[in-house]
Amino acid sequence: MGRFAPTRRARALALVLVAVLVLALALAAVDAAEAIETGARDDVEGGCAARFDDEEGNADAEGNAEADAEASCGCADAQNRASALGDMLEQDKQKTAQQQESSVKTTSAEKHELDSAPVFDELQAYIEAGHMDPDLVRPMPMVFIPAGEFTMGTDDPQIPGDAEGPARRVRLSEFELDEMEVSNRQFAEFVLDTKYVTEAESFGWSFCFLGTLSEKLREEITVQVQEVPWWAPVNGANWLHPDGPDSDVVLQDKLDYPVTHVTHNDARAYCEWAGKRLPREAEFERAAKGDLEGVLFPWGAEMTPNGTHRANLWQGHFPENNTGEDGYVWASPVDSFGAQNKFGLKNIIGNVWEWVADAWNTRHHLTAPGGGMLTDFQVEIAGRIDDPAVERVKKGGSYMCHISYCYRYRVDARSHNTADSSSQNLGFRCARDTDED
Ligand SMILES: [Ca+2]
Ligand SMILES: [Ca+2]
Repeated sequence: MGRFAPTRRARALALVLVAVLVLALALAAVDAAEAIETGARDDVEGGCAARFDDEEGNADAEGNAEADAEASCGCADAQNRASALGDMLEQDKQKTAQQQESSVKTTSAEKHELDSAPVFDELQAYIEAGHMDPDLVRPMPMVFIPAGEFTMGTDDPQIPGDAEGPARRVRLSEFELDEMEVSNRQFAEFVLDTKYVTEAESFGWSFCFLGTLSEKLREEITVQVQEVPWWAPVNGANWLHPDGPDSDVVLQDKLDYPVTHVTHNDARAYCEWAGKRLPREAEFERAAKGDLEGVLFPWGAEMTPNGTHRANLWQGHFPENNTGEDGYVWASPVDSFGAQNKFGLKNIIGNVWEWVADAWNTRHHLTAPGGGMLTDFQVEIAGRIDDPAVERVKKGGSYMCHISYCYRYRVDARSHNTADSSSQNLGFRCARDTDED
């Protein structure tokens, strides 16, 4: 599996550092909002996190039930962390950036080709110590998506800058899609079989949300992300240690949570190992929509039908107050929330963002050449699916998405990251062609 050179990260680092210096100087003399305008904006990181869309302006709408949520979800510690984060951010309130992309990539600079596979070694040690049973594998069930046509995108975009529209008719061949996000347990099986080293391990760090970090780690943070200061690059964060080096998916019983801190390249490597591939954007959207037309969510038009949460998102006031009203403050197990639509897909919306194969494209073809419906092949060409030089699409939103700044947990929504990006709220699932194809 080829990997991309770290030039984008290195360049972005330089831009970020320059931007931070400029910002610091500017803050001393002028209004901070004007200063932020001078920041570099070549790259986007974090999707929800890095994009700051406040178009709805109703962040307080769900800011209640904190005490109830704490009692029901047992997440007091996580909530305390989030509260501490709120205090920390109070002095750094956002003044700008609505509908703007933030700059950010990286802190350290280079990716290292590791001679060893330290995470593989850690897994072996856990097995020897009896913390993990390598024979306990949980095969991924796949759902069948029949061939057919559907309306991709929408003529009523909520975030037009993401090119959610226009609506266009697309015909897809049949395919199969993982019922759930790929879990840490499944990714561990892959690493144990191949000694695969993820890019986050090679870089030595990955992006974490400050509120998830221990107090000790928070105190060590010296670099935050411009405009979205709740994100920070954390040394030692990777899929086995998603909340930084003092966290652990094995010891903390999170093997059946979605794997995170995986880049687009890592996701493709896993799918290839599993005899699958990443879904195309059109396939993901078709699967998420089921046979429903003109609705916002896989289950229909209402966010919480009959008051029931159908997905793991953010309730409260972002970023300082996460009530966990849906039962989870951070990520949830891959089988949580039950089927979200007729295909039986779980967490196709919410929990963690999911990479899809396509290159990021904001100019959609409305019809096939000569008129008529686009086919999956034509969609693929339109999306330049094999172009490694541009950013990759991610779909579905995450547990960090709140309507006030990241209304991207709709079936038409989309976002993007560079292929070597990894973060705490970004994972994937795989697709497969059927035998008939
Ligand atoms: Ca939640
Ligand atoms: Ca998801």
